[in-house]
Amino acid sequence: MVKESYGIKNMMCAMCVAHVRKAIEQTEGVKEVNVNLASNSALIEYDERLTTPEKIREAVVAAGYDMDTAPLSDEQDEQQEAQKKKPKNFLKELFGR
Ligand SMILES: [Cu+2]
Repeated sequence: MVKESYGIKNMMCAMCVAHVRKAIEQTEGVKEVNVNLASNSALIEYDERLTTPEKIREAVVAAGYDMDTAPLSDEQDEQQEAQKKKPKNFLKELFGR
């Protein structure tokens, strides 16, 4: 089992998220998927013996969107996490002294 984040392109709203999620979760071998509109990515858990990122991408393209077949690096994940935390740290700096 593999769990990795992939970049998703062309999502504009919650409906897009629902379409992409449905396309991915209906792909054979996919166990779990979590699509994130804010970070334009999908966290996908799949059985690498049953499917590949290429196959999952085909389903995403068929639904009218696009997906990177190379997983986002941990570094990119960390950068996204850091960006999420930024406002908090900013407030801490303002009021924490
Ligand atoms: Cu949409």
